[in-house]
Order: sequence, then C-alpha cells, then structure tokens
Amino acid sequence: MKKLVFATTNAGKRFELMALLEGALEVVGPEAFPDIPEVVEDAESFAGNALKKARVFAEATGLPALADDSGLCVDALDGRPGVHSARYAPTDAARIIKLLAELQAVPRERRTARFKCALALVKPDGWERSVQGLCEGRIAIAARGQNGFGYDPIFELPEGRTMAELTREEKAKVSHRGQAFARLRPALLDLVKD
Ligand code: ITT
Repeated sequence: MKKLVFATTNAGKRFELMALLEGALEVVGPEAFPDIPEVVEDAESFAGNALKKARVFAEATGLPALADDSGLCVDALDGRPGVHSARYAPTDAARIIKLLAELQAVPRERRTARFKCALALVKPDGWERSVQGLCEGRIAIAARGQNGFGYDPIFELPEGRTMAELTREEKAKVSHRGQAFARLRPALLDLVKD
C-alpha cells in the first residue's frame, strides 16, 4: 500500500484524518522519523505553517507529506488565539479555562468565533497543494461534551451543541478539518495511483 507521512504530533488531528482517509493509504507519523527536527511554526497564516511542515517532511522522508495547521479565531479577541492556538496555554484544559476567563464579560451575541484548518500536501518531487476549511460558531459560557479534542468543548455550533457533543462522523461533516479534507480528497486519492 502507498505510504503517506502525516506531519503532526496531535493525536486528535491524526485520529480524525485517519478516519477520513478510510484506509486508502498507509499513514506513518513523525515518530517513525525521530531525526527530523521539530518544525518552528512561525508563519503568519495557517496555510503558511501547514506548507512549512509538509515541505520539511516530504524532503526529509522522500514520501508524500500531509500537514494540518489549525486553530480558533475569536472575534471579541481580534482573531486570537488564531495561529497561536496551540501555544495559548500549556494544556487543552488550561487553554479552555484561559479563553473562558478572557471572555467572561463578553455577552453571547459577541462571542462569535470560527475554527480554521489549512491542510498541505507536498510530494517529494516538489508538487504541492494547500486547501482550507472553516467552521462558524460561538464560544460557549461553559465547557460541554466529551468527544473531539482541543477547544471542542467550548465551541458551540449554530444548532446549539458544542463540537465535543458531536460524534466523530457528525464533526467530520461540519468541521473546518472535514471541509478542508473534502477539498484535498481528490489529490489524496490520486496518490494511491501514483
Ligand atoms: P502539530 O503542529 O504537530 O500538527 P499542534 O497541536 O501543535 O500539532 P497546531 O499548531 O495546528 O497543532 O495547533 C492547533 C491548536 O488548535 C491546538 O491547540 C488544537 O487543540 C486546536 N484545534 C485544532 N483543531 C481543532 C479541532 O478540530 N477542535 C478543537 N481544537 C482544535
């Protein structure tokens, strides 16, 4: 089976994308290449960071590489934490507590936010494609739900549930990552034929 390296250490992202790939490709993670140094995510856009990660892995492994850079942009915080979503606080729990605290005085109608996801696919011959997806919602008053990962328990969808109250299949249909994946799917399936 054709191999794809997925340049992420985030278990939540990996779980979701593996499910979307439905076994079409053999996916290997960065742990299979311990000599590749950590990629510094210093681009100002999700797309820039995703491309940077995928390029490093494609070049170093000689395999097609897929990378995901994603995050949460909150309108009342002028788009923060945005590309800094992973570094906003040290753990998922701490990030949720900090965001709820920052928004404590912000009323429901001004708690609008969106998840963004950039996916980049880079082949060792230099071919590359980058796609994006986004999902609109608002920051809940308190965390709810056990599914998903990261900021999911405080991201409320227009239908009323938080992202962490959806099943994996439901999340894939509406999420930023699901949307981006749908756009990249043809190119990923072409890898099977390459
Ligand atoms: P890699 O760079 O190794 O892929 P990372 O966790 O550092 O892993 P990012 O820099 O892209 O990834 O940071 C993404 C942040 O946004 C991180 O805090 C995630 O928990 C959060 N995030 C991304 N997608 C999410 C989703 O679908 N649901 C909830 N939180 C999400």
